[in-house]
Amino acid sequence: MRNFSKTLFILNLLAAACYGEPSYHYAITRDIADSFEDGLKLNPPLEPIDLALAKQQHEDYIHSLQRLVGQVIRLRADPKHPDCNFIEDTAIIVNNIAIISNMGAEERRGEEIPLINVLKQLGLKTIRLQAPATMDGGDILYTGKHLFVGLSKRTNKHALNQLKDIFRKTGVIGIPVTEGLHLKSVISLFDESTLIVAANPAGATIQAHIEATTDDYTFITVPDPIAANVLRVGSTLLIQEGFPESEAILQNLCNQTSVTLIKLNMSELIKADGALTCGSLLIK
Ligand code: CIR
Repeated sequence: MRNFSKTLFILNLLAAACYGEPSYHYAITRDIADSFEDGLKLNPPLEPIDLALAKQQHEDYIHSLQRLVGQVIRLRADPKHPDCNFIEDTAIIVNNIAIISNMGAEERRGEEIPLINVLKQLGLKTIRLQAPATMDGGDILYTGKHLFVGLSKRTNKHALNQLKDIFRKTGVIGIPVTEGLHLKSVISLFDESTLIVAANPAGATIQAHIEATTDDYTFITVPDPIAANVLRVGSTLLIQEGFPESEAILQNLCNQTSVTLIKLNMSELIKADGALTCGSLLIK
């Protein structure tokens, strides 16, 4: 726990004890590159990306995390990697093991390099996935009990098999992702037994696959696909601003579970297929 304020650590432990939810010691983020507009996109945005606004929105996201985790570690942007702020895709963290991605999009490979040293310095064991495995962290949903692996255009069966070999005691389950970018584009974690899922065909197919495997989860459906990507940090839920129907459902869920809801406008990151989980790596 180097460079870590003792007071914040104690506050984190108190929060975890009060709410029974894990809080995080660290969040790792990466700044937005000046080349951000050149990043990969499933579809060209209707309106061009406003770079200054994208940077402000990412800044607001980081400020929220600074209030919720012990320490936010910010990595500098790399203009050669326009998507580098989407740091979630570069690795997954399961307990104290970091699996380093071999990202599905060739253009993004190399983004993981500055992260590896940081993870080692924090005391995590790092394991690199080996080609022909490809994986984006956005395809991996870890609930504590299961590691759901979205089989998408970015993440393949070799990655699934390597993850099964590494995490023999965890239920590692492959889930076909037939539409959209990543598994977590349409499903994310509210708590260890509650998943937020999009009310679209991709969300329904993924839910059906999970239900065919286990009855451990309750699903909360939201009408706006982008709103299905939420970020739970301790007793706080970060959600996308601007989707009132989905917000009402999530607010109701938060009210029932004493969770605080924070809304963030991520309009410019959405244009590059980003959401809320993709901007950070959280470490307990
Ligand atoms: C990409 O296509 O790779 C980026 N433009 C967006 C990545 C978003 N990542 C995520 O949601 N985990």
